[in-house]
Amino acid sequence: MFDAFTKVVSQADARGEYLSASQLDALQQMVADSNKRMDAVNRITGNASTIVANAARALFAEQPQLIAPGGNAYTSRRMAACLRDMEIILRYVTYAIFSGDASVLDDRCLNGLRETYVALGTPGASVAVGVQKMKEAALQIAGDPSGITPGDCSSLMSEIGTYFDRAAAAVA
Ligand code: PEB
Repeated sequence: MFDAFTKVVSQADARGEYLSASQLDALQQMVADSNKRMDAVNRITGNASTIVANAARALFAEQPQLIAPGGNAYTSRRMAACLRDMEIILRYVTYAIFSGDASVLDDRCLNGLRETYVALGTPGASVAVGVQKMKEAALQIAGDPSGITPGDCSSLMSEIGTYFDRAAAAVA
């Protein structure tokens, strides 16, 4: 598990080189923007259950076969497992945002997840749709300009988007 700092150290060490100027510049920029990152993590974390519940509702409205008898989210037990999975994925995405690196998400959540869903008969493509819906909601909440010091958050927002995309692509 890396963060943005240990990742560049590991890459430089693998080549036996000092940290490069461009690596230092990128990390310096990340430090300068760190309040934005913490605010985004804080907002997504604080709204996690709303993000999960709304994304799940939207998924089931689009794919009602999932909650019809025989569907993969039919019965309270499966519904609970589904909501829990979405919550786990969102939690690991918040860790990745905080770390500025996807490795925690990859190693502890996404590695083997597609195979798990295949084995369970859970439709991974539907999970991916749910993740995309969480992405939309999370970006809206994290990027809301009201009640916060205004600034340019575009690169952070696109970085956040990549973690959701990564999760969706891993199971689709
Ligand atoms: C992954 N999900 C399920 C299981 C596991 C995971 C390991 C099997 C064990 C169990 O049921 O608890 N667990 C989960 C995860 C991590 C982990 C992400 C990462 C660390 O440890 N069903 C749907 C939707 C979708 C869904 C498309 C969006 O119709 C999910 C939610 N996951 C779902 C369901 C089950 C499941 C299990 C319904 C139960 C399947 C079953 O028992 O038939």
